[in-house]
Amino acid sequence: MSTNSDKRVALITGITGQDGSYLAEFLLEKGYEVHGIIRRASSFNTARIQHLYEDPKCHRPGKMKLHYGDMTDSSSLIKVITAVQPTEIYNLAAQSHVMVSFEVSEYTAEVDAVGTVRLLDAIRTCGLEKSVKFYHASTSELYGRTSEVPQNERTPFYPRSPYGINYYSFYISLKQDFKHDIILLLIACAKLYSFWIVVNYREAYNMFACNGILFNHESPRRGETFVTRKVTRSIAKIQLGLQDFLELGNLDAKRDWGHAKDYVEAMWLMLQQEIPDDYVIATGESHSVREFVETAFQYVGRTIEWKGEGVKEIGQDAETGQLLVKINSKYFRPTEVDVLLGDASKAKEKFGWKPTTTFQDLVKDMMDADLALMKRDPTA
Ligand code: NAP
Ligand code: F7E
Repeated sequence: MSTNSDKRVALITGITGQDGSYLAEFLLEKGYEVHGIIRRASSFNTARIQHLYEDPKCHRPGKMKLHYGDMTDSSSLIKVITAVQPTEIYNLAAQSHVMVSFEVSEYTAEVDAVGTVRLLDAIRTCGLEKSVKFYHASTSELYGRTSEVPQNERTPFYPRSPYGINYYSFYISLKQDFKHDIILLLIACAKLYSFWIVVNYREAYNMFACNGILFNHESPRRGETFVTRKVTRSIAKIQLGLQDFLELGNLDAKRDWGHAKDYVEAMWLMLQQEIPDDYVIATGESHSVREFVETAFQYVGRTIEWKGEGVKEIGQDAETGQLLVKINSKYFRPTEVDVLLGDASKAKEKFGWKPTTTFQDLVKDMMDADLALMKRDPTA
């Protein structure tokens, strides 16, 4: 017989995003009651979770429920937590685009840094700090300019973007007793702030709060302006004669790319442990943007030949000479993270997590999905 204490109720911020949609699916399959916070938007923003309403396996009445709220609005967070009484909270909401964070740096800090402390405080206001388990979506972006390769939980942080950095907003949002330490540190950032505020609430209030330091993870549901999805969408369009070539920025940045489906399982596993802790989640393999482009074109039977240098570099079809890739300097970032490569051995040792999708399989999954999408809807 199930009792109240067996009840598994998850609240997901950012449920409409890539990870939120996979996590909702995963938790529904596990029998959770799933609640998500969505923002009011002038057009539909629930496309990634639409199928969860339609799939009879996942959806029984009342199993998934969406609530309006925003990470910039404490009162909405308190209202939702009070109504839902979650046993687990997954904080995935963020302005998550690094390039965009240079344009909207203050807003990025407001959502990604202050938003996290708003949510943690909302949990305390609702008196759930001793019972709720809290996952926070931290990021490999924190390692930024580090010279240590690979990066693990002990690697020092050195963020390189306002998604990473926003000194002023970070400073003014701090509680008084933190300010002294922070002045000494002389470095701050939105996701770095949220990493440390999660650690602090764990230590100060004995909360079950974890940071998942996730390296890049992709999927057919990845936002269209992140580099992997931009590449697979563009190649699908080029193959169907809907686009001539693809424009990119830095081809030599290297990322440790995994599949989002594997990574949401790690989020859940972190909250099933006896003791809360922070974990790196990564594949342990790093590839350049250039390699991703080559592998994706290879999948549709085309070999790329590179010619020229810097902004003049181009990628041509080795057989036909057709121009397929051009560099556009508008995609270069003011500061770049050159190489990310994660070491997830702590997660493997503590709860047996390891990735199941290879780099080749990830490219295949994304290419297949975008080829099918563009055939179905060439205007997508
Ligand atoms: P995503 O696709 O960009 O999704 C972000 C989600 O946050 C969306 O649901 C978005 O809602 C929501 N959101 C944005 N601003 C909000 C606000 N002010 N209030 C409430 N919700 C808001 O990101 P993702 O790839 O799924 O990543 C999930 C989390 O993991 C993010 O925190 C990201 O920073 C972090 N992360 C991602 C990666 C990665 O490689 N994917 C790696 C490390 C960490 P809308 O749909 O309405 O825009
Ligand atoms: O860029 C280079 C770009 O935007 C990857 C977020 O989920 O992962 C993500 O951040 C690399 C960079 O992801 C283009 O300069 C070249 O070096 O796909 P991205 P990201 O910046 O690594 C981390 C872990 C997060 O936490 C973030 O939330 O690709 N690049 N040309 C390009 N990038 C983009 N977007 N567009 C280009 O045209």
